[in-house]
Amino acid sequence: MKRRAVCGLCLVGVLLAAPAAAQFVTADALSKFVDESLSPYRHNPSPDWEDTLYAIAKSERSPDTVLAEFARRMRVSPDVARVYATVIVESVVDDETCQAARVRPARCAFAPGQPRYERAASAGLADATGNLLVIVSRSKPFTRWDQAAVVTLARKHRAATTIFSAMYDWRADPAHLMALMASGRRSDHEATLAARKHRWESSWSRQDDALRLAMLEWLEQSAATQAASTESRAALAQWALSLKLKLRLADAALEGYYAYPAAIRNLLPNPMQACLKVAKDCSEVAEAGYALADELAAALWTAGHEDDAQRLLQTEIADLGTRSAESLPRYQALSEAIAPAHRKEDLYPLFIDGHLPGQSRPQSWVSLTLGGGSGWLFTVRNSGSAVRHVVAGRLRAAGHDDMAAYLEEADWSSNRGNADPVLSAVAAMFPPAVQDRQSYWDRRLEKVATPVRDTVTDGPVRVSIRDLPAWWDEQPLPESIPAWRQGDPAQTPPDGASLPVDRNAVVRYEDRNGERAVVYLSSEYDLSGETPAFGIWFARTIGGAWAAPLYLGLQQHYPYVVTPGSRMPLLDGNRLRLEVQVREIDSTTITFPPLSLDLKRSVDGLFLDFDLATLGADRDGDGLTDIEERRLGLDFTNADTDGDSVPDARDPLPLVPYRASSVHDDALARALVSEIFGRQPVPIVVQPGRAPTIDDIMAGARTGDAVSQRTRTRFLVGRPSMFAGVATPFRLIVYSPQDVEALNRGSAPFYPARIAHTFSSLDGTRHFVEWSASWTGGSFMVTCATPDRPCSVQAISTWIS
Ligand SMILES: [Ca+2]
Ligand SMILES: [Ca+2]
Ligand SMILES: [Ca+2]
Repeated sequence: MKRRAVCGLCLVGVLLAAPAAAQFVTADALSKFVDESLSPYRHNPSPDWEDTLYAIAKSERSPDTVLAEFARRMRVSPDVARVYATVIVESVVDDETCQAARVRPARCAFAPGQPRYERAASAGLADATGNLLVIVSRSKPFTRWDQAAVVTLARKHRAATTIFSAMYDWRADPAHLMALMASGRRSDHEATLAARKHRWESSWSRQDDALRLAMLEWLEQSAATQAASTESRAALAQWALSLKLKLRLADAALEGYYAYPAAIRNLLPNPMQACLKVAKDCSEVAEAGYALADELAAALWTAGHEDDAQRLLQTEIADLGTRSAESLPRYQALSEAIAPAHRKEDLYPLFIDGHLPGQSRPQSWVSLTLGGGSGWLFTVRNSGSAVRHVVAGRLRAAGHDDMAAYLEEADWSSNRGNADPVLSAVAAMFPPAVQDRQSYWDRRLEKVATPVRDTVTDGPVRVSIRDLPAWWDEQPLPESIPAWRQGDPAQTPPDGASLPVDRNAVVRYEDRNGERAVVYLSSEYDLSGETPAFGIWFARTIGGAWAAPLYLGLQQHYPYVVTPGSRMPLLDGNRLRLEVQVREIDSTTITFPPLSLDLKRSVDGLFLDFDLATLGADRDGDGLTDIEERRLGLDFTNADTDGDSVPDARDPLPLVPYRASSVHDDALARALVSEIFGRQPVPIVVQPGRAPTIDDIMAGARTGDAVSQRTRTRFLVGRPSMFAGVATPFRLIVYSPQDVEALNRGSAPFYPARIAHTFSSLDGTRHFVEWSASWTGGSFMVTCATPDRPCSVQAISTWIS
């Protein structure tokens, strides 16, 4: 075993720089270290220092004994051992105070000037083996910025290649592999690694994509000039081609492919043998190889290189072993597209079910777990754009425009993200010429960038977007009226009070001069999912009887919340005066699951002043107030928005003109509505009365029991014309995706069920439906075998966030 070298002189500096290190290796810290270290799971053939410290700390409990033993095994002084142990423990044990903070304190960043960084930097650079920096790089809560700082340190280290190699093994980050290759050592081993995991390479920034392409190009050139082995160059070639194809640079991929010497082309896809020399499990090499072969074949086919395409497209490539259940359907679909072998009627079962009627179900459920069915379609959807376009061509020719569009819409451009700091830190290892090439690739990427396609096919916007002038006035409470505070009495309904709504939904109750009034929350028009953003409603008695409730057109937390009590009476003549606080949710911070969110703005002591006549105004006399119609996208100046002679309030589908004549879509539409709305829990809402306060949620409390709540109005986003022959026992608002866009409900959460896709068989008897309400969704198969009989529905998958 190699003697581990430690630079004694450098450590003098370390000790001076970090005199306070000693306090970190406490009994408590060591015990957490033993709990959290992954050392027992790593199966490291040659133990590193974390393993050594772990082995000692597991059997010894006193810090002094642990450190003495650690020093003895490392053959360094106790002081040096203490600094090393500190750095190792800090890397393994998460600092809970960093995790708990809403805003990460500066000291938690691994950045120059911060004690932890300075300790790790001086000790890490002093350690000639590089092992200490490897351990630091494994720190769990590291951000991309923190990881970039480790890359910058590793670059300066004599053992840079060892460090980058270990970092790549640990995180499988392609940027680390580039760093490893740029750091000088290039052997078949490293090149083989290149073929393993880069197929997951992803980025959200076109600049980064361009930078990757430029860096790879430089690595390929330097491999050529330094006479690297053919295997090594072929591994780089596979990486570069896969990346170009993934980025839809088919032209560039084909230019590159034909520019390689035949010896390299013959090693594409990379055979597994090279990998098997250095690794036990090379299934990723096979996966990456088949993916490249299929994608390249599709690109070659499209460009008219049919012989080369056929040569690459093989059921099995001898050097890669058997195709996986994930890659076989892609091959089958692509072969069918290139050389059609099935009748067009057979395509629906193959693409949706994965087998022909009467044949057995395919073994694989891989695609099912991706949220679709088990047919070829769902595997191809996850393939590169060349394969998707060739397969879409076959489907379209057979009359399956819906499936073809599904495959084509997966094209999107990554152009929005910020530059990745790790990639930038690695780029600093490359010559400046790489930057010029980055601009070159950026221009090529710009040319293939397509705007996100509008997936909508169902005609113009049908919602009314006529706006109303603001119907409330926000004012500070008069000085004589103190604002309601937490702990002040809440105005709750007395036991046994007769109420127009569920008692739990009431936020404020008032009984004055024999008349009662309530303010309550409802999800009637506001589908807020798991967020506490219900609509705010008002109801009062007139002559002792409850009058029709009035929708205030506001959602809780956007930006107001109603105080549970107030010293200001609710009613003053014909005006409603509602004390509120601003507790505005920052919608950009909402995440599921579990629900978490931040507040944008917080103000107390306000009231909203409404004119009751305005709240109740129904200028077209159709039974819905102007404010309700504005919210739903109905026309408040037209009693019959969709013109089918049923007035808006009574029309079950007020945005879809009713058509009595029956078409084959009707049975599907009915099946769809009963499947999506007939099965609870849809929509799941937090019961208003038990809804947690914003403070509960921000303190990490659960959002309460999700309970289903019957709502009268339901919403669906899909193709409205499909529902023209349907009459529902409840109000169903069907929006097209453009309608939702045009409605612009602001940033407040609104999660209607959305029919993402329907794929119908050519004879119209089978329909695969995929739907989602952002936080719940699923897919099912509707079979309408006999005309005039209800369709049968078979669930395929359901998910809830
Ligand atoms: Ca109206
Ligand atoms: Ca109307
Ligand atoms: Ca109507």
